[in-house]
Amino acid sequence: MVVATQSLIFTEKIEAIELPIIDLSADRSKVSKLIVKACEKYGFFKVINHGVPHDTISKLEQESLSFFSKPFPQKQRSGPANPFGYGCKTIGFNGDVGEVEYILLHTNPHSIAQCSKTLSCNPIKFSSAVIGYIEAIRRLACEILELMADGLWVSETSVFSRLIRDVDNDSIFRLNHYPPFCTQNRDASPRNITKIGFGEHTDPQILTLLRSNDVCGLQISLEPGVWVPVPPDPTAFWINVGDVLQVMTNERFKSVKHRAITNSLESRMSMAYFAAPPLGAKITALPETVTPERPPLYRAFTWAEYKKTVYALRLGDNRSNLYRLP
Ligand code: GA4
Repeated sequence: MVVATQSLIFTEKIEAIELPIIDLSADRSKVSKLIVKACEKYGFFKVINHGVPHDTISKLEQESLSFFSKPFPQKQRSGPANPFGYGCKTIGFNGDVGEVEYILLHTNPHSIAQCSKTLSCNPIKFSSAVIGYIEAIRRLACEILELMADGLWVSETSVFSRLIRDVDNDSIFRLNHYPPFCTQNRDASPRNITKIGFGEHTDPQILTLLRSNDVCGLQISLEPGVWVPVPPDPTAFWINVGDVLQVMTNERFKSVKHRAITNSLESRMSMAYFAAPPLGAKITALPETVTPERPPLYRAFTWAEYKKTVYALRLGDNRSNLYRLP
């Protein structure tokens, strides 16, 4: 399929695949097996019946909408994202750009309260919506990570979740807005034109929990040059394995490549929680994932070390390869 965009023309394949949907209210041992299977095959799955209250999500969605609806100069006063705050088009510090505007926050409540002062004229309302959402989503992340540990037959169920329960966890949170952009010809009937909103990458952390409005745009790649569209579902969360979990499972789980594309017709809004360990945490393969047939694939490193590498590289670069043992 040839996709023509205003700024670029690229040749690639779009493939429809049915991605795993996991009902968290089902039998625990069945759920943990299904999660492990999904992480091994795709590094990606959807959870339903997740227990995050609708009200917690809609309060934050409302705050997000009212922030992104502000005039640009006003939003700019909350930026640049260095790394936290408002960012527009610029992604990271090494020249990556996309058709996206966003708010990046550390999940530490003190940091949220500080940032909220410039993000909203009612900082208490804004920060309590963010903190309420983060508390609920962290609980969900811990539940999923514990199901993963059980499904992997790891002796300590909390081996992953304790990293993000730690008071010094380095988890971050992102609100994204992919605005629809105007087509040049006003008289032409509406056409859907795609552009890259957030380019191809893997997430560096342990796990990402993503919720979006009912507008499509997220795609995952399971093989080079082939993109699988992820159907939006505002009632669910899409979960993806990050680089740290790939390393800790000695590559039993895959850190999935993904990207977001925009369209000219509808505005896409998403909220992503990136569950990360404390900076000093040592990242290494769990003994249960190392066998004589499958020796450790990566050398041990700290999250601080890995993060430094992440920020020194471009969005689409493969960073975990730099830690691969010969
Ligand atoms: C991808 C996942 C998260 O959105 C993020 C991104 C971060 C940023 O936007 O500042 C990075 C990107 C992400 C990976 C490579 C570096 C860092 C932009 C970039 C070019 C917040 C993260 O942790 O890593």
